[in-house]
Amino acid sequence: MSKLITILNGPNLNLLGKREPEIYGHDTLDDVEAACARVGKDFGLAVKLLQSNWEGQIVDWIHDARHEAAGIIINPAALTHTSVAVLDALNTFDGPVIEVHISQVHKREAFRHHSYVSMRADGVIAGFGIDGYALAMRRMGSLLA
Ligand code: DHK
Repeated sequence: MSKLITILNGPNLNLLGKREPEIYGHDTLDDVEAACARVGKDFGLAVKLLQSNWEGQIVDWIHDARHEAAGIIINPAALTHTSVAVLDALNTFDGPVIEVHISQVHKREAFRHHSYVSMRADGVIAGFGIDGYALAMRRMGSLLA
C-alpha cells in the first residue's frame, strides 16, 4: 500500500498560473499535483494536494495528516511569515515536513526572509519554481524508504 504525502498550499495559491506570473510562473496547482503524482509513483507514494486561503483550514488539514499521512509538503505562502498556529500544528505531526516556496524568498522583501515554519521543517526549498514540489517528493521518497 502507498504511503500518503499531504501537499498543503496557503493563501492565494489557488491563483497559481494567473497571479504575478513573472514571480510564480504560468503553471497551475493542477500541474503541481500531476508532477508530484508522477514522482510519487517511482517511490510508492500517493499524493493529496490541498489549498486554502484560510489559516484555520490549513491547521485542520495538518491535524488530519497526523492520522493519514506519512509526510507533509507545505507551501504556507504568506502564512510562512506570520503563522505561529501553522508552526504549532506542524509540531504535532510526527513525520517529515518539507517547506516549499516557488519564488526565491530571500531575494525578495525583508518580510519574506523569516519563516515560522522553518523552525519545524526538515528541509526547505525556495526559488526552483514549481519544480520545488517534485524535488520535495523525491526527498520524501528517500526519507520514507
Ligand atoms: C508564496 C507566497 O504567496 C508568498 O506570500 C511567499 C511564496 C512566497 C512562494 O514563493 O511560493 O512570500
